[in-house]
Amino acid sequence: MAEWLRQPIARRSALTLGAGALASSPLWAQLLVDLGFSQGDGRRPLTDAFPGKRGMILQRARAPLLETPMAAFDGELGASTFTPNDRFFVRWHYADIPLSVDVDAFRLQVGGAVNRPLSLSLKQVQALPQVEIAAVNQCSGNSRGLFGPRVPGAQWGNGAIGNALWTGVRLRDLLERAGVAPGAVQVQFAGLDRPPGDAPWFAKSLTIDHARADEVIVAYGMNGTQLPLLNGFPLRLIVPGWFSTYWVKALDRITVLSAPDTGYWMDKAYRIPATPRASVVPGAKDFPTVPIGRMLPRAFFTRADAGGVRGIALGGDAGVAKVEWSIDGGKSWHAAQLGHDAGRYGFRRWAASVPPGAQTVAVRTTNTSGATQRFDPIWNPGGYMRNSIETMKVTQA
Ligand SMILES: Nc1nc2c(c(=O)[nH]1)N[C@H]1C(S)=C(S)[C@@H](COP(=O)(O)O)O[C@H]1N2
Ligand SMILES: [Mo]
Repeated sequence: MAEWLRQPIARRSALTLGAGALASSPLWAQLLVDLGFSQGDGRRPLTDAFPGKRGMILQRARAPLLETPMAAFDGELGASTFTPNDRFFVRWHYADIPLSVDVDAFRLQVGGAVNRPLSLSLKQVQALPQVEIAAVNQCSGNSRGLFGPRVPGAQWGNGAIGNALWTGVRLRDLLERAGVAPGAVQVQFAGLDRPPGDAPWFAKSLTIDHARADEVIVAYGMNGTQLPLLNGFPLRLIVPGWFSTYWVKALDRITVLSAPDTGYWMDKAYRIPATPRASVVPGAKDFPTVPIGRMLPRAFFTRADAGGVRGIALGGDAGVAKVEWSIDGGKSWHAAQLGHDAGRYGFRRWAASVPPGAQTVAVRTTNTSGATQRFDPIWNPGGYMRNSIETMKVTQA
């Protein structure tokens, strides 16, 4: 067991967030990144103003939306694929987020349709068998700013994503200890953040079968240390292969349901068209929807230089089978080199040397289930599930 896990999780001091914190960081407004949107202003300030974070793209201060610059993902083929905790993106829906957590008083409740409701201290959670998994956390709306026509919501570039090594316990082990009652259909998750007024709590649910899957864990560790407060300290749900709307942060309430969750965040929000590629004609409104779920394969550029192009790839809900590049608009494809495989749900590094000259390089991932990427973009009103092929203009000597 890693040394930090034998120690009790450290008590966290309060975070200072918002305008004051931003004002105290004089450089933040001067450093701009351009997310390169074809419509609208893609320029955003870089900020160091959030505790435990540095060099983040400021999308919104309250509730925090911090994007990771693509350069933070860059590295040699053999480099670690894990996104450092201090560069990991941040997304909260409600401004009332936990700014400190009393780790001695904290309890994880497991209740609802169970035989023995549990109220567990962090020590009791940590006493369960420990598991570890590399998995990509990606916002459903990652790349929303690239949608055309534009859609409302956070105008993310490609950096509402990150890969970490998560340490924790199987959700199944917690459910077994509580004893799931017959007739249970779903399991619902909620955390320490609170909505304003009468707004619904942020709660998300998985089917009982998914909740019992091997890879679904309640994590207390991220890249070998405790979770940053902004990424869900002290516990968060990890649902490998699925979009992070289900990865409930500051998780303190697990409720086994005997009827499907009809709450706002399952029934109204985070739904995608029940169509191929979750795509509809721009402007369409009346179409059947389903809750968003599994992720799709993607490849991103992190750098182009005299040595060629390189980047990161993910398989979605399956491993990366191959990454290919094209300089003729997709008529011919060539295999990119792949880096180390840290697990099917993690990032995989890729690199390619392209011939000399000025050209547009396209790159695509195919996963082990055979799903791949296409050039034509999708559209849906939520701005979800973008995975069209990324391109980059390069001039090679
Ligand atoms: N408690 C809580 N968990 C949450 C959310 C939230 O608003 N509250 N947002 C979800 C969404 S939509 C995303 S994209 C991820 C972001 O995870 P991160 O901030 O660790 O990157 O958290 C998820 N878990
Ligand atoms: Mo999200």
